[in-house]
Amino acid sequence: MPVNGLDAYDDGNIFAKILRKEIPVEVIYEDDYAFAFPDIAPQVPVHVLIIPKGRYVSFADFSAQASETEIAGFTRAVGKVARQLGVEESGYRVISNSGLNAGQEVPHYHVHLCAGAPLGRLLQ
Ligand code: DGP
Repeated sequence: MPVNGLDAYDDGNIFAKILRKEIPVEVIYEDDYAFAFPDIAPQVPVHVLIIPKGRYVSFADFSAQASETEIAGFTRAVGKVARQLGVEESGYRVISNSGLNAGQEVPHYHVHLCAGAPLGRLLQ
């Protein structure tokens, strides 16, 4: 579903290639619904990207088109990654940029899991 400047899903996007293991990446977590790997340009000490296995351009697309099972599976996976990384106690932030105006660069839905430093207030 094209949203805010992003076209329909393109299997050539970089995260699709990572998901197909065409580009080597450190696998932090993987299950039927999600795949987690380190951000190439971490902005905080812990900066992990978590993507669904399905072909969704953005949060807007995912939230509208994914099945309840996929949404539940992905959401639970994000929590599992946080527990696996040991950041649940110290706190973390989950961010998703949806559309060009929000700064989304890669057109495969993803969340940023950020932790390991005081993150400041949102929308400063
Ligand atoms: P966003 O602006 O929300 O679309 O964030 C995209 C993030 O993806 C950005 O923080 C950098 C990261 N990224 C882009 N290309 C690659 C890549 O090839 N490998 C990895 N690991 N991360 C990437």
